Amino acid sequence: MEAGTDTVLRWPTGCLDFSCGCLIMGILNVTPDSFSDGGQFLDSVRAVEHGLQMAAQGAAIIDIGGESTRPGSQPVPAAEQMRRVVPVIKALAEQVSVPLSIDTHDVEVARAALDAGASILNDITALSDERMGELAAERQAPVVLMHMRRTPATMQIEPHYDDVVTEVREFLVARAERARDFGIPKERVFIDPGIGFGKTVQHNLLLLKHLDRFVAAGYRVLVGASRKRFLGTLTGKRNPADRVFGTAATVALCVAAGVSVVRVHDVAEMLDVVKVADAIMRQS
Ligand code: HH2
Repeated sequence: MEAGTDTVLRWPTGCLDFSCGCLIMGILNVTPDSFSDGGQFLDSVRAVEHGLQMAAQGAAIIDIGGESTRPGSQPVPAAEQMRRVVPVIKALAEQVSVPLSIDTHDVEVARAALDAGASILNDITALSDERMGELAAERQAPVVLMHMRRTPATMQIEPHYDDVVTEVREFLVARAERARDFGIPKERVFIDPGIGFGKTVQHNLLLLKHLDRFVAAGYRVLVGASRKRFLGTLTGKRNPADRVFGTAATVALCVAAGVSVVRVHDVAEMLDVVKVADAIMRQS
């Protein structure tokens, strides 16, 4: 199938219905140091409460991570990531029906998360570790393949591309084809240009302007621009929590371009943005 023609994505432990348009992935960072919500949900009780709240607000997926990958961040050992996320995933899996995704590039963490009740793999390194591809194929889990230049610690040191849109798109299509070689069907692959991961403000703007070229690649597209630094640069808002309207501009443009999922912190607000933008785009 071509992405977008089949409106329901099914896998053994879940499904996502795209017939109402773009879906919201709510961000749940169980970390002390995430750039926007660091420390707010490190306590597992508060993390579960926030996950429940996002599900009630209309998130179609909850993305749970135990490692900040903000620019300059250092890796968190797998054992510590698991200690943070596994209890939260277990509790949420019992209480919500929406699929849970695990935001990690560590295969050990990914496996523990799937065992705890997550069912989608969000890999910011786009299967750089082949074992992640094998795991996704074995568990029949959908995967998000994101573009990143180098590592979070070094990605913002003088990012350079000759043609950022073409290079990022070619990278993602190559990784999506690699996913198919592992036995992951095309409809279970999401590609993500990786806003803020080794990109200048202008690179981010070009990627967002040309999202239609990613959609045209034939895979579902996921975009995570929520509250990111380039929005602060453009608006003068230093505090990430003040970048909600800037985020809204990106979400509306994602909908217009045919993006399937937006990864956001502000679920209720962005759901309104999606509903209005989708309604406009449905007019003939
Ligand atoms: N962005 C972040 C983390 N994971 N995954 C995907 N697929 N796409 C993204 O754009 C993306 C991601 C970074 O944002 P956040 O989780 O809010 O912050 P931190 O890395 O500091 O925890």
